[in-house]
Amino acid sequence: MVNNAINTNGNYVNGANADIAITTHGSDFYFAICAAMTVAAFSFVGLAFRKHRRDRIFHYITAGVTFVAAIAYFTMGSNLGFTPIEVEYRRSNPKVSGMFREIFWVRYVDWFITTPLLLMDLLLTAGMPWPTILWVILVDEIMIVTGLIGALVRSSYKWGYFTFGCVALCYILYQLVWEARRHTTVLGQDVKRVFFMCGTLTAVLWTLYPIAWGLSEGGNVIAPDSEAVFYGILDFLAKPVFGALLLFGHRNIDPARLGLKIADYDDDPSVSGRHEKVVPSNGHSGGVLEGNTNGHHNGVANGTHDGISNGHNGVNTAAV
Ligand code: RET
Repeated sequence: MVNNAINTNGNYVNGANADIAITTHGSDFYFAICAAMTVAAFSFVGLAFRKHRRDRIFHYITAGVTFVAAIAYFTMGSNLGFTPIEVEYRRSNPKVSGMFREIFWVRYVDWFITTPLLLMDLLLTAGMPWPTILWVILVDEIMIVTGLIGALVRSSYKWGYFTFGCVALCYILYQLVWEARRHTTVLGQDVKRVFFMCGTLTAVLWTLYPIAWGLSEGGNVIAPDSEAVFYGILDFLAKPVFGALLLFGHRNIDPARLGLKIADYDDDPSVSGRHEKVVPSNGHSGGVLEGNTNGHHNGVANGTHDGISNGHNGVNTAAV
């Protein structure tokens, strides 16, 4: 099959021509990552069926991440989801010597949706309190948005946004490698191990993103095809590979151990809170069972001799 995306969708967008843009090689690479993300997404959904519905939280989060990435990579492979931005530095290297660089804003839409989910994967594994999780996610959104704004700015002010983003990243990494890691020590060896593996991978990979940005959207040093490979490999490691490691590490971990006790209607009544709730609520309904020592028999005993006398008690109680 011939890849005709560059010709079909063109480089002229929003009143300018992106003369520093991907070639068919870059497009092919984006499509290849799209395929990998799609396979990973369906595999993660498939693996979810092996778990009880209430134990699928990590499968759903991780599958969602790869589905969203698949769409973003389809868009970039199609040479869509970008705008031409005038470069701050014009380079002599013919691959980046033009005036307007193709900036894929769709990358940031992907990251805006998926990086909070990746952080949820990690911070829920570490059993962190939800206000901390929300707070770290907010800082993450700031990081992504400042990266987007910086990429769309043509003057040196872009580096101001970049700096804000880097500060945000440092804070996120501190939370991951210090606060959250320490939190796993009380949760058992298996939790500690999966968090350590996935947390370390994340810390290393996430540090490389601002370098890719500095060489691409920031400094216009590497060609858009190289940008595709740099970000593509990072995203592949940060999503499908990270996801597979995480789900494998979670295979014998009950989410309830992490504070994620989730109820389902077909839960075993002898262990769930559902059945326990039914008994006391009957015990308190009206005055009928008032003073009934057999109240825990849940109505059955009320048809017996006891039940009749209780009925009298109930009436009396109600009358008082
Ligand atoms: C930007 C530029 C601004 C400064 C910093 C950045 C960091 C981005 C990161 C992105 C991570 C993306 C992931 C995607 C998953 O597939 C926005 C490039 C610090 C860390 C993990």
